[in-house]
Amino acid sequence: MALPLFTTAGVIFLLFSTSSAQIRGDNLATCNMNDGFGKYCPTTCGVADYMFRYLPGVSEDLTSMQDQLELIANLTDGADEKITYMKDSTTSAQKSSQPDPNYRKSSSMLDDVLRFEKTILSQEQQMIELQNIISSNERNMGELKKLALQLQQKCTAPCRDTVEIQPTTGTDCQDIANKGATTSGLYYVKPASAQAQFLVYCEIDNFGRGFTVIQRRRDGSVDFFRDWIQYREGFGYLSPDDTTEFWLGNEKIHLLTTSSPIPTVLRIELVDWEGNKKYADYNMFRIGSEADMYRLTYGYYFGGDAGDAFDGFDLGEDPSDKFHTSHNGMQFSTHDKDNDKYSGNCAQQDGSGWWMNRCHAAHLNGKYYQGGRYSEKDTGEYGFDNGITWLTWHSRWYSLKETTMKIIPVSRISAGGGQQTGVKQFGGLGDA
Ligand SMILES: [Ca+2]
Repeated sequence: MALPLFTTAGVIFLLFSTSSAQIRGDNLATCNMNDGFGKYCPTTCGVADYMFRYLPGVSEDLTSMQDQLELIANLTDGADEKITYMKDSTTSAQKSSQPDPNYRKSSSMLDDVLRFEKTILSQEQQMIELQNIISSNERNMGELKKLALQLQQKCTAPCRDTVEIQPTTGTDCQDIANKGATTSGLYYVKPASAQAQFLVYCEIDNFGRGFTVIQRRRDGSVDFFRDWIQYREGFGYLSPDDTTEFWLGNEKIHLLTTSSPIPTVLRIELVDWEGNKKYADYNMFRIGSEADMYRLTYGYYFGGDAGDAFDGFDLGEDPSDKFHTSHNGMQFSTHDKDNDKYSGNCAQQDGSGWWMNRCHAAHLNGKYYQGGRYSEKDTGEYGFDNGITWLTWHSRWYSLKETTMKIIPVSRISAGGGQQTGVKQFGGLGDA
């Protein structure tokens, strides 16, 4: 019969659609925050989630349709047999010349025929209904496919700028530069104690120095008011041409600063809205483990012209200001994990994640303010200084335009000619 064949084809089509969706879903199920980070494609996991949400319902529909089809196929088989039997009986009755016993037989056969006709009609009705269900399912699948395609296109649109990842790998960017890499860009690094490699932006200068960049602010395009997990894993976008904002992630910073016997220098570079640039270096910079809430420690201020805001700042309001705004030894705080020294929640009030004390004299993950100057009125419900601040340079009501936090082994910070390289390095961003 043509009808069941067609419906079977429909089921095969649907099963195929489902299984191909499942394959795609399975691949994307391996999405994790590490993979998603820095690949321009943060919505990839979203597509998988979307497909997964719809799959159980569609699969259920298909199973029940298959059951019904099998039932009909069985009924149809039985009917075929009976019709054949009836045909044979009729033929033999027609052939027979003895009317009397066959009259009863044919009249009961007539009843049978009528009954079977009814059955066949009701079966046909059922099949039509099933066909309708199938075509409506096909339509739904079609729409789902279209939606999935749209989502995919949305996701791949930013991927069209192919992200160029450099082939050299190493324990950090200095290791990569030591291996001969001379281009700044995206590289995979794997610190000695790391389980897996991860992507970083390496700034490699003409002196063969390789800075591993851990934080970048430049235009306010990325929101830095994030929770503990996001600060742990990292957020924002890594770009091969250093055009995007990001936080590399506390776990990665921890691994990068604790895996080598050579102390690490943290270099902080700041740009204000007048185009002035300043920097600050901290030697023996380390970020502790998550068990210690990614505690910040450093040995000493290693120089720079931006001043030592990590050591706190005397706001002129209370002699204890400097002590309570210093950062050395502070644990990391986010709005959902308050590790600060304040009765309130610094990270919540100041809209960031940072090594909060009570609360800060340096606040590079703060809120981005176009133009720099802001006031209590601009800060929302709390009224505290929540901008991107470095109080030994600009006041707490002045939010910086650009920041960079990057690290390098201390053995290489001044390689190539002392202060000269510092100026030269900084000159890479413009005039110091
Ligand atoms: Ca607190």
